[in-house]
Amino acid sequence: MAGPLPIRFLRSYADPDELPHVNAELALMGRSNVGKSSLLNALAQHKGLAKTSKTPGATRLLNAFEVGTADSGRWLMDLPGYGYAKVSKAEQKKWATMLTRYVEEREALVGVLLLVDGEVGPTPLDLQTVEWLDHLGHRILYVATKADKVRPAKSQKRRTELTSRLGVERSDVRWVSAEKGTGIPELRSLVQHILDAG
Ligand SMILES: Nc1nc2c(ncn2[C@@H]2O[C@H](COP(=O)(O)OP(=O)(O)O)[C@@H](O)[C@H]2O)c(=O)[nH]1
Ligand SMILES: [Mg+2]
Repeated sequence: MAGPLPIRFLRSYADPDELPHVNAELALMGRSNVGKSSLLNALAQHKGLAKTSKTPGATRLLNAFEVGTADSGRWLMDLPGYGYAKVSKAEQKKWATMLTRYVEEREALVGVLLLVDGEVGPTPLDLQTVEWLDHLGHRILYVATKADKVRPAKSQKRRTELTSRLGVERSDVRWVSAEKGTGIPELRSLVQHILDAG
C-alpha cells in the first residue's frame, strides 16, 4: 500500500489547446463540491496543495499537477466541477465547452477518476457524464467520496444502490474519505500504477 504521492502543482490552464504533450494523464472529474481538491490533497497528504472550498464552483481552470519526480510527464488534472447552478448560464456554457474540448481532445488522457458523492449518490448529471465518457471510450475509475458521512447502518444498502445506479459492479467503485483517510492508500497505488503503465 502506497504512502503519500509526490504531487506538485504546475500551473493552471484556461485553454486545453495550451496543454503540452505529457506521457500520461489522469483527470479528476465530478460535480462541484464532490471533493476533488480534497482527494488530491489526501493523495499527496498535503492539505494546501489544491484549494478546497466550501463555496462550490471555485475551480474554474484546468489545474495541472505532476506526480512523481520532476518532469515525470505523469499528470493529474483537477478539472472544473460541473453542475453548479449559482453561476450564470453563459459562464456554465463556457466551462462546459472547455471540459468538452479537454475530454475529447486530450491525447495523454489514460483515465478519468469520476467522483460521485457517496452520501448523495449519482446525480442525473453524473450519469450523463458516465455515458459521455463511455461513448468516447475513456477508462472510468469510479470513486465514491465522503464515505465518512454515510452512517455505518446504511453503508451496505448505500453501496448497493450507488453501484446499481451507475450500472457497474460493487468492486468497480472505490470508497474514500479524504477526511478520515479511508481508501486513500489503495487509490494512491491505483493512480501510480495507471500513470506508470500509461
Ligand atoms: N466529511 C467529508 N467532507 C469532505 C470530504 N471531502 C471533501 N469534503 C468537503 O466537501 C467540500 C468540497 O470539497 P472540495 O474538495 O473543495 O470539492 P471540489 O469542489 O470537488 O474540489 C469541502 O467543504 C470539503 O471539506 C470527505 O471525505 N469527508
Ligand atoms: Mg476543487
